[in-house]
Amino acid sequence: MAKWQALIFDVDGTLADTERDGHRVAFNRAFQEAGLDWDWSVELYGKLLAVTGGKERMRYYLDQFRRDWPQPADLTEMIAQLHKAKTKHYTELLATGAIPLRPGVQRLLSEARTAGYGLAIATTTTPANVTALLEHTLGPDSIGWFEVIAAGDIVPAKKPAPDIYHYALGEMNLPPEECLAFEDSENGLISAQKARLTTVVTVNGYTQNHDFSGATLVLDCLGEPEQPFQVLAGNPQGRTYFNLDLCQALPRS
Ligand code: XBP
Ligand code: MG
Repeated sequence: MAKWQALIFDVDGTLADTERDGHRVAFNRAFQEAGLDWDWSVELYGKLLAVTGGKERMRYYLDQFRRDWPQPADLTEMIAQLHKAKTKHYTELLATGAIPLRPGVQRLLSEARTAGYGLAIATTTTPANVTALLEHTLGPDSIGWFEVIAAGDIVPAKKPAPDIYHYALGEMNLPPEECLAFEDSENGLISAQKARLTTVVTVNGYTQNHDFSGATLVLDCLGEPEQPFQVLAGNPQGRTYFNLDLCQALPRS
């Protein structure tokens, strides 16, 4: 009996390295289009990623870094409009193929599907961003590979709250102990752990120094047969890339 019934994937930073050259660029294009002097450098964006959710992140930016900027009475509406524009820019960026899947992601998804695992997504990002990423990297049919795409505002509290994972588990009607989560950030790991999920982390440029205590495995990426992963924490039990063999050998945390 397979130990895990389903694999639940975070999106940004996990399926693809979307933040620096994707979301950040889209935010800046939306700011410029709106005639704002807001410009999120690679370094500043790394600080802003402490807050999940693009709308919440813009508010955090104003509160923490732009106390000089006079906030209008209809700030909520303004942020909503900016976020809509940003999402348009982001999905257009994805359509150019600018953001590929990370190593091992397509292979693992395909192996899991063939082996009959359930697949799910649990992300803070906007649903349109998820479908655009899947469409432009795996083709339009790939959206149907996932039993549930739990994304964005569908839950009241974003990561590190566990809400989005609770929602995904509920939709699949599976207990957390039968599901394995894949994340890239400390906020994401905390969210999955609060939902009592065993979690594998693949770090990226923005998250490599985060605290991943309690993750079952911390890797630089899922790897490929000809592109071994680097193990930052945990026991890969002699494997050099993440496949279903290793998946089933992982201890439940
Ligand atoms: C990452 C996020 C998102 C994206 C931006 O989500 O926190 O907010 O940075 O997307 P995850 P939106 O790692 O959970 O996939 O602007 O649509 O929020
Ligand atoms: Mg992430």
